[in-house]
Order: sequence, then structure tokens, then C-alpha cells
Amino acid sequence: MHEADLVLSGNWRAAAKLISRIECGDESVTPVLQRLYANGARLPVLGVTGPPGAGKSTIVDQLIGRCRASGHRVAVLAIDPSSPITGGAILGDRIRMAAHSADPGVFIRSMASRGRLGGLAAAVGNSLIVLDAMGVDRIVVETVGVGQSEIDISRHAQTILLVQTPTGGDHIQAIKAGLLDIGDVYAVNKADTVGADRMVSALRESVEFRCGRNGGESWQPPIIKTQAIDGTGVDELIDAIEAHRRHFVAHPEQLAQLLRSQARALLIEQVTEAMQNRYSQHGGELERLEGWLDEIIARRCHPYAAAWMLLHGREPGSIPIIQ
Ligand SMILES: Nc1nc2c(ncn2[C@@H]2O[C@H](COP(=O)(O)OP(=O)(O)OP(=O)(O)O)[C@@H](O)[C@H]2O)c(=O)[nH]1
Ligand SMILES: [Mg+2]
Repeated sequence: MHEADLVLSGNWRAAAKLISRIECGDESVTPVLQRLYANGARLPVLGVTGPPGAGKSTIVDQLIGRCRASGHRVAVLAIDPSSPITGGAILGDRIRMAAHSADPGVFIRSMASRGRLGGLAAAVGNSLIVLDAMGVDRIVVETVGVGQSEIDISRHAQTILLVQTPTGGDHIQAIKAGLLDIGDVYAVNKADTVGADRMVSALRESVEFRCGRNGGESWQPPIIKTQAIDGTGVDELIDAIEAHRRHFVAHPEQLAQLLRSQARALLIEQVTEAMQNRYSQHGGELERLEGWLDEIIARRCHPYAAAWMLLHGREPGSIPIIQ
């Protein structure tokens, strides 16, 4: 059977092998991915993000448990789970994940950004195509939050769960800076520790400010206190995630707009990455770049015109054409 058909028929071993090839930067996966992309389930992706140690994995673990109780099969992609800040929690993650990995209805895959070849962004996007095609009911991606990750989860997820904790003025600063604007649902986790209500009201203020700008038909992000360690608040959290999913069913034009802006961001990201690769490798392209640098330094050509010339493959020294 063709590799793509194996994945589409629900062969998770074939899916796992394909993801390994994606991670190695094996370009022969392209036609396989093409087929999976055309024939996948088009499931919405839940992105779980937030600062290191906020309890993202513990929440994901609870979500997996609830999914399984409803008979759903679930795939989880954890990006760079070995965060140096919460090194101590990794072992805990592994033990919990190990419990689920024995479950044939759960597929868990970790992806590290360090020490790898090729672009992480493309590896994540391509792996999500595989997860979408392998016959699960839910897809979850865990990433370390805003500003700390190479991966911008808002390009991949249709629902973003932003996990916060009560502690740390840093988070309040982040709210003020608008860094937390991306959440569709907020969890204030570790609600058993002091300051949870203060965090909830700070988030509420920021969400109300943002939604005030967006108008009536827009989604109002709920803020839910959770204690992931014992499951308190997790049912409510799942209800909020499902409600966001139904919001898109009721407002298909909003979903269409989101999907288009995500596709645009991905395309531009990949073009930018390809350009960077093109000029970082030795050879003709790098030489041309260096040549244009000489032109800029010598003030024979200004940087913006040089960029245009470089993009159009003009040799250094040719007369700048300014568009
Ligand atoms: N007190 C308390 N601790 C919690 C709660 N949820 C998670 N923790 C603990 O917080 C620590 C970090 O939890 P993780 O789930 O690994 O956090 P994470 O956000 O996935 O961390 P990274 O992936 O390393 O960024 C662990 O020791 C958890 O047991 C909670 O509700 N209350
Ligand atoms: Mg984690």
C-alpha cells in the first residue's frame, strides 16, 4: 500500500515513521504530504500555550483523560517539552505521558527545537498534516508561550488555550503589553496558590478591552480557574473549548477568515525561511549578496534598491532600478 494510504487507513506506525522523516528534513515526503493534505480530516487544532511550568502538560494530560472517557482518539504534539526552566518537571511529564502512551487511542509525539536539522516551523506544520490524516478525533499541540517559542501557534491552531498562573508580576506586565491577546480560552491554573482571583480579574480586564474593539459577533474568551493537578475546573475548561469550536460552526465566515490569514502567515514564513537559507549557504547566491553588500557600503546603491536588485537576481554593479 502507498505510504499515504497507510496513514489514511489509520496505521499509526506509518504515521510515526513519516513524522521521523519530516524531522530529518527528508524531502521525499513532499508527495506523501500532498496526498494527506488533500485527504485529511481537516480537524480543528487545539493549541495549548503559556509560560514555562504553568501546567500546560498537566492540563493536556487531563484533556487526554477526558477525551478517552468520551471514546475519542487523540493526537498530541509537544514542541520543545524539555524547557530548561522547569527541568524538574520533565520527568513528571514523561511518567504521565507514559501512562497514556500505552493507550492505543492516544498518539503522543515530542519535537525538540534544539540540535535539529532543518526548520522547526516546517516540521511542525508538516507533522500536523500527518496527525490530521491518521484518523484521530482531536489534535492538541503544546508549545511554550508567547515570545519564548520559535513556533507561533496562532498559525496552526483554531482554538488557543492560554495557560497562566496566579504568580508573577511578569504576567501582569505581559497582559499590559498585549502579549496575551492570542487566547480564545484562558486557564488560570494552580488556582490552589495565592493570587488566582487577582490574575482572573487582570485577564478579564484585558479581554474586555480587546473584545470591546472587536464588536458584537466576536467570540468572548472565557477565563477559567483550574487546578490541573487534581482536575478541578477541567470540565468547565473543556466546555469552553467546545463552545469556541461551536462558535466557528455558527460563524463560518469568521473561520474562513482565520484559515486564510493562517495560510497567508505560513506561506510568508516559509518564503522568508527559504530566502534566509538561500543566502546563508555558500555558492552563487551568497556571493551575489556579498557583492550587493559592497555596493551598499561603498554607497553606490542604497539598501532598499539593493534588496530589490538581489530579489530580482541582478548582478552587483548593475545599475539600480528603483521600483
Ligand atoms: N500546585 C499546583 N501545581 C501544579 C498544578 N498544575 C500543575 N502543577 C505542577 O506544576 C509543575 C509544572 O507542570 P507542567 O504541566 O509540567 O507545566 P508545563 O507548563 O507543561 O511546563 P513546560 O512544558 O516545562 O513549560 C509540575 O510540577 C506540576 O505538577 C496545579 O494546579 N497546582
Ligand atoms: Mg510541558
